[in-house]
Amino acid sequence: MAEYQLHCFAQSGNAYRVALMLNLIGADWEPLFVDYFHGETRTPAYRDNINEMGEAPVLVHGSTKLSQSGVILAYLAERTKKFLPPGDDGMREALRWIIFDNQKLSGSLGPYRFLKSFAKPRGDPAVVSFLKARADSALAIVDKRLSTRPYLLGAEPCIADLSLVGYLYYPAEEFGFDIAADYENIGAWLERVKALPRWAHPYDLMPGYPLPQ
Ligand SMILES: N[C@@H](CCC(=O)N[C@@H](CS)C(=O)NCC(=O)O)C(=O)O
Repeated sequence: MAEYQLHCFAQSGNAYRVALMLNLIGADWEPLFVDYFHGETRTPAYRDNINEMGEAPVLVHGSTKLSQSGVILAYLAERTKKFLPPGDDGMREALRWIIFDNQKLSGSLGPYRFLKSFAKPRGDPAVVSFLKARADSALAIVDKRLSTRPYLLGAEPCIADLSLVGYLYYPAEEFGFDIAADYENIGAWLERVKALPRWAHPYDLMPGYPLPQ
């Protein structure tokens, strides 16, 4: 058995940020498939045995079981000293961006993409455009931040970067717009993260792609 197990699925940007970090740090890890599209996270078995919050990702490391990707990223950074935020205030600053991401960026872009490309039936157009506007507003904030530095907290990538890229490598067709092209500084930053050794695309890193028709 691998040292780390990650309950995840390919279409989840929330899970991808953890899978990506495990890969980038060269951890001994294995994915455990969560059948989200058939409702696994809503089953009593999942909630009783894997995560009472009914969400993926969940990281299992020996007797430690963690959910919430931001908590998992901080755990891995503290344990391995990799992708640790810089300076005395670094972890607080990283958490500021991670919470912003969870609520405003991934918290809008994730459901927007789900309702636009995966939900059956597709989402109500008014809800979809509400979420798109919120995602655009968050993307503009991140783009401005990246206009003056290569990574969110400065010269080096840290867990804040790994959190915020969570949804941004998925195909433009799934969003109906090209994030890297529309937001130039985000586009350049995505290329920098992509150039890190052992970077891999979410559809190559986690099980469940392509979705069965
Ligand atoms: N803030 C959480 C969000 C996790 C989350 O919402 N995961 C989705 C998959 S992408 C999920 O499992 N949703 C379950 C559901 O809505 O039933 C994190 O970052 O881990």
